[in-house]
Amino acid sequence: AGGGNTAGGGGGDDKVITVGFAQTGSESGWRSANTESMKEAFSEANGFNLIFNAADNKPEAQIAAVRSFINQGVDAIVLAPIVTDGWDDVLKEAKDANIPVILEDRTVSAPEDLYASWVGLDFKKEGETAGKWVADNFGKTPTNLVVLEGTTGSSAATDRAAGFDEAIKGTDIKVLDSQTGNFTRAEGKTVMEGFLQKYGSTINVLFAHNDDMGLGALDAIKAAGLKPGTDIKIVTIDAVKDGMTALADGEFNYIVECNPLLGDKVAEVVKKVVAGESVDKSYIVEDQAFDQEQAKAALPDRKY
Ligand code: GYE
Repeated sequence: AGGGNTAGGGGGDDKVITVGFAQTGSESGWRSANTESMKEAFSEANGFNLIFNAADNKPEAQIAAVRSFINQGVDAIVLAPIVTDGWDDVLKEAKDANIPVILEDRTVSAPEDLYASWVGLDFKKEGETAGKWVADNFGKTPTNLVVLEGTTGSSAATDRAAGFDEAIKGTDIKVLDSQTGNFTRAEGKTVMEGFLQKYGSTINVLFAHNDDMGLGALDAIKAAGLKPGTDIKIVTIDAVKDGMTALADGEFNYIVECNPLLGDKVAEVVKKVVAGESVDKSYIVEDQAFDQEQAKAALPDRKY
């Protein structure tokens, strides 16, 4: 064994694996925690040379980043796809160049043989859990609900919406409005302002596809003279620290967790794929859910 391109220290002849990681951007607390987890797992100490790109949530920029990884001849590409559609061509190019692609977080609509594996979460189940909580608590009396959706065309938003809608079907809950806030605090706030102008205090419940949009909405609700968590009940997804703090403080009512700490699992899968070992087509990381009391108990040990 040997050759120049070896990992320093310890193992000896383990080749350094060059990985291009195409991240969505930096839209949320979840995303920051995910990026940190990935950078830690794909460290030099673990035998990786990581080329990191964040596409500012612009699908064309993300496709360009993946294409540039192909041109650089990386050993593997990890992709957190902003949207599901539009990947067929560039994934075929990666395949033709013999560069395996591993998806993390969100999924794509492209044929399965165009990527090696996916490490992610069950977004539909997250939506279902949120919807079930709303149905159980408000489903038997006429209730007006508004939705702040994640990025349009992302699997996280599409699947959460599907799961939620299924869970509230047949109840007395009426969806007054549903619009995208692109998973950000700023847009969550603006869209909620619009909802409040239109529907005022007739809004009973807000479902936000992530904590950050719910946190942005808090400002809009308070500015309208209403009390979040009381006048308007709020259910979100992610369970990042700021969200859990709002829940423990009584401003949110329920959070479905979405675990962002996927780095170690993705790194393990990449190593296997590069070594030619077989891997599963998907690895789903389990999530839990929290009410206000559970958030108070969980907060001190929360890592992100
Ligand atoms: O919920 C949101 C982030 O794709 C699961 O993207 C991820 C979502 C997460 O911006 O906060």
